[in-house]
Amino acid sequence: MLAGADNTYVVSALGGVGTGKSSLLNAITGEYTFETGDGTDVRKTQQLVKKKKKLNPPPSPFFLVKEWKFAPSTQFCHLVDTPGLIDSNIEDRQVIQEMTRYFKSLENGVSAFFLVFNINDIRLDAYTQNMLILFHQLLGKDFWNFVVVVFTHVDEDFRDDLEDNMDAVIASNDGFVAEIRRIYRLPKSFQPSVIFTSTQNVRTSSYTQRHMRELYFAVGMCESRNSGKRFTCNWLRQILTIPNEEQKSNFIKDSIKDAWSSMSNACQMQ
Ligand SMILES: Nc1nc2c(ncn2[C@@H]2O[C@H](COP(=O)(O)OP(=O)(O)OP(=O)(O)O)[C@@H](O)[C@H]2O)c(=O)[nH]1
Ligand SMILES: [Mg+2]
Repeated sequence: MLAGADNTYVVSALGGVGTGKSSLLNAITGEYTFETGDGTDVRKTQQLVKKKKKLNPPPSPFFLVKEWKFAPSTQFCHLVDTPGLIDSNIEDRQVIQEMTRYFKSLENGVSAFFLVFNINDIRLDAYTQNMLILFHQLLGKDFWNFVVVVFTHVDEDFRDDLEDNMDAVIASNDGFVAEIRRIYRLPKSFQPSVIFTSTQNVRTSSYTQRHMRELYFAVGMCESRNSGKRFTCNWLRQILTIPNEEQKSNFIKDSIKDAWSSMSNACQMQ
């Protein structure tokens, strides 16, 4: 099965460190496909985690074509995992190398981006906003048309509180999604699918399996909203035209650095 063949979805998980991106993609395949963290506060211990990764490079690549286990019919999916972004420490070699690998795998365009958040931390704090600005700057406004918002950690014992949290996310005036629309000046039509799920006990939980199917339909909705066109942008096309690996890596590094610095200039001006 070729990645990007017409009937293969291409999805990528983006988000902060330790929000559950890899676990989410594993939940889709129903098996351990991508390396996941150990559950410690990864934001605080990210340096340690990265050192560990350097010593023990992850066995699996960051992109794979796998069956979408909980789709209603047999459907293949090109899954692209990404390293969680941290802050302007982005120059870190390892992250850039992983980013390069990631962007190189986007040759066929993307059906949908899963923007992954932990339900226990749904504030659009400066860190989250900066991360989203970075995607916005590098990938362009069109990126938002391909977004599916996913909240993880909605485990069984959390579900009694879910209704309040859902309100905080989808409230039409000041909810999480409305705030994104306001901050990034997106049109009213920006109404991404929002999925609340857990990535635990996927094999045994019909709740989680139902959400893996919802996620699948959300990707289908992204494709139809964009008339079957997949996401690509000038920046990605530029990367693909650079023949030399080192130049490619430098180009990515420089553009990410530029995006971060123009962002911090903008923040200082406020
Ligand atoms: N209880 C619970 N734990 C979760 C859930 N999703 C992820 N986790 C845990 O959160 C930790 C981080 O998950 P990962 O999937 O590695 O997160 P990530 O976003 O890929 O992290 P980085 O790649 O380091 O940015 C792991 O210990 C997971 O088991 C969830 O829905 N519920
Ligand atoms: Mg991960």
